[in-house]
Amino acid sequence: MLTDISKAAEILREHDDFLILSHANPDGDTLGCAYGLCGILQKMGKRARTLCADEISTRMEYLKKTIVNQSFEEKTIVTVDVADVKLLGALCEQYSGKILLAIDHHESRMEFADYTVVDPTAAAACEIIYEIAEEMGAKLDGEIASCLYTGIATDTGCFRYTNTTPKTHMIAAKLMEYDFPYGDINYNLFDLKSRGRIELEQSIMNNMEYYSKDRIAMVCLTTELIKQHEGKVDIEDFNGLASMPRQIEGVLIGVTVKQKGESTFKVSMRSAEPINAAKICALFGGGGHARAAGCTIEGNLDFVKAKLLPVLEKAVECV
Ligand SMILES: [Mn+2]
Repeated sequence: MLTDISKAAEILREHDDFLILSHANPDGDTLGCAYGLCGILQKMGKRARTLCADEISTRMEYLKKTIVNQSFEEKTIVTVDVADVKLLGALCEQYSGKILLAIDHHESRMEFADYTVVDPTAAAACEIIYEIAEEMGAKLDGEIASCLYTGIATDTGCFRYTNTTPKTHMIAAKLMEYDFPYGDINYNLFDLKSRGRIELEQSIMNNMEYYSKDRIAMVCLTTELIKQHEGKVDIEDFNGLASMPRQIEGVLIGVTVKQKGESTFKVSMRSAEPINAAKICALFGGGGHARAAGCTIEGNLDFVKAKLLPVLEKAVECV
């Protein structure tokens, strides 16, 4: 059932032996929540540990400093930033039906815990963790603050996205009163790129194709192109590539076509107002949001381009 911050605080105060679960393919928010909450509970004298189905990126390793490893038999299971029990990935089967408390901020979500505290106006689930900590009168420190700050910075694109509210800034400001290197954290999260990533971006820009008086930019990440970067890039280096074509001034539709199989191509589309990328992708059986959408098209690359381009050209003509 749905509950509020004060009930969530009460549940955490009255229980012990916590296992805090993050969603699979973990991001800064789910990890910031897990390590931050774990640190808070340990500081309260409770036993707590975190668990995630997938490996944590080396860039987020610093979050682990917040907690000490404790072994005990888990009694209270809490999920953080998990909108659907399926998002626990490989841990889903083991913990489904056993979760006492879910703390989340996703607008569309499935209820799977005995108690759920959800605030869709929160930019990050870490904001909710902060409020629960405040309600519990918990003591924070620099390490815990760095976890919660990481989640908020991650989910707001470093306070740039429109989900950022006055409250987001207020919570971040309170966290910054603790001693932690937020400058370094932001550099690591938002500026730092591996050499492999830079080289991948370089070949993407070299392979960019322009159409409709440069208002459409399209790049094809073929298996062959990806192979050239093998061993120099990891999975993380492929994050956010789909936004590159639309970063070019004057481009109204940016398309990244990624080869998934011999004749399967995954299309990621970003569009400027008023072009609706979701509607365009729906024509090919895909979907998404108005400004960011995707679809999968079967066929060879020439076929995929021949399918897409007339629709894209028509869309930019109407602007
Ligand atoms: Mn989140």
